[in-house]
Amino acid sequence: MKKILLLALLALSIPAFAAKPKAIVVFLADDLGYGDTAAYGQSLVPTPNLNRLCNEGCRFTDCHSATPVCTPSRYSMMTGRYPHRLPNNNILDGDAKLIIPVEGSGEENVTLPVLMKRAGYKTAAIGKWHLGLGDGKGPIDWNGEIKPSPKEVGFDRSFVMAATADRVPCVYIEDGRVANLDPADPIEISYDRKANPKWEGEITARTNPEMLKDWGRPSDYQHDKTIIDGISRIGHMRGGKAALWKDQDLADTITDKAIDFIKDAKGEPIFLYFATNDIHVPRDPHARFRGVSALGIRGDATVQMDDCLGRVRAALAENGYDDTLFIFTSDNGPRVSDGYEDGARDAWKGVNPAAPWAGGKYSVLEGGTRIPMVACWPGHIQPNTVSHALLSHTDYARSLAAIAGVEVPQGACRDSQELSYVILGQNENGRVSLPEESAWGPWGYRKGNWKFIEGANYGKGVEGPYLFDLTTDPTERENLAERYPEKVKEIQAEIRALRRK
Ligand code: NG6
Ligand code: CA
Repeated sequence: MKKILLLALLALSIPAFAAKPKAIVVFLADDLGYGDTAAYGQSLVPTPNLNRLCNEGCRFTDCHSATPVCTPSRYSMMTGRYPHRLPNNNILDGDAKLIIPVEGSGEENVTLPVLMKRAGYKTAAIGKWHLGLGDGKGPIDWNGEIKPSPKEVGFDRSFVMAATADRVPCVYIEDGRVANLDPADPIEISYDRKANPKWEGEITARTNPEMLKDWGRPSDYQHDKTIIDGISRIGHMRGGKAALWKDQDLADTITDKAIDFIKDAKGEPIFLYFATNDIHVPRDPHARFRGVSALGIRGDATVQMDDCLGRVRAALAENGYDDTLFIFTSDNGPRVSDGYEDGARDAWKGVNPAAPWAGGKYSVLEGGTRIPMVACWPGHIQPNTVSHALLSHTDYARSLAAIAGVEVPQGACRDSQELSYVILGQNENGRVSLPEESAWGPWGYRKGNWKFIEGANYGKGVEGPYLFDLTTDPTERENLAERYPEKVKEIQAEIRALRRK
């Protein structure tokens, strides 16, 4: 009897999907804002492949990354934990240690890739990583085996950039080793922010500005270090010449790798985590995309991203993966100018990449974390639909585990909500509330269509707390905190409880 009850309970807790998809793909764009594409109202940037995905799937209007910057957002998607569970969870440099648990480090530490592996998928991480490498006990061995790397986290295959394209090292790391490295030309990395140059003979934007592409100059002291491929970076790098990437080929290179993974899988179940560099800085799209949008290089980079999307989807179709749950989304809100004078500021004058929301990357306003998301699974997700459900990337771990039919162990993915039916567009019963966390400033918090921002000044010149009604005030202008003190108290208590947990 007990056993039957247990089975019944189990059946209730794991939704019974008739069959799991043959492939699950998370396509994660970088810094792509809510209002950056035609799918979300920006008609000056042609993104036909994203449009097609919308026509074939469900478009979400209230999905959020866990924070308005990259690393903690990705941490949350991978672990199913809120960013604040890890102290000082913030943007990492290229030489930072791994911040997500390795496979086998305890059932409570199980991550999204490990769950996918357990569900029988071959897993791959391709593109931007930005979750750290190595165990931090010593410096990363760029010239030997880099361990732990995505491999130890549950990715059978990986081909990644360590951090951002504006940070050294500017090389790809393939299955734990720098790809194309000449052992006679070892790599050395330093994040000494004061020294410029760091080494004698180092070519930086300060020592040799004439070596920069006429594409753009660094706009702050962080981005004016080693020049690689005509672009100055954050941090210093020497050696590894044969392994250096070419920025204009970045999108094609990672897309080719993703396609190789799809082909090599030969119809076996796959989980692909594909993270583009686009449309993060430095934006140096391939020549074939220059000038294709009416919104400068930032618009062009978006078209390039869309091309990657089209190519990955075509490869899936060509290799027998019609039965794919494909999720498109972005790691945080938009930023027009973020370190280089690449012309984006002028091209985007008066145009809001987070429209209709205010704020963007780094910001606690809605535009910081409210990002595009489209999900498609032929035969399971109704084509050409829209969902207004409140949803977080933090929920992917539990929801995808449910879709893949694998159990999440006790204590694991603790902040992830099982919203598989929401992702599949079958209902709009998403989250009731959602923290919009920040590692350096006040948090935002959503409760239905209420938007709360903790006290402290976030650029409005008024002391908080703030309470906005997004239904009537999408750009968060009219502070209703004094008018609704009970609502403020209720939300403050929820935030306190969350931080204590
Ligand atoms: C910031 C960089 C910014 C960008 C960001 C990471 C400065 C002044 N700004 O520190 O250019 O690289 O880090 O972006 O250096 S993210 O999308 O990966 O979070
Ligand atoms: Ca980002």
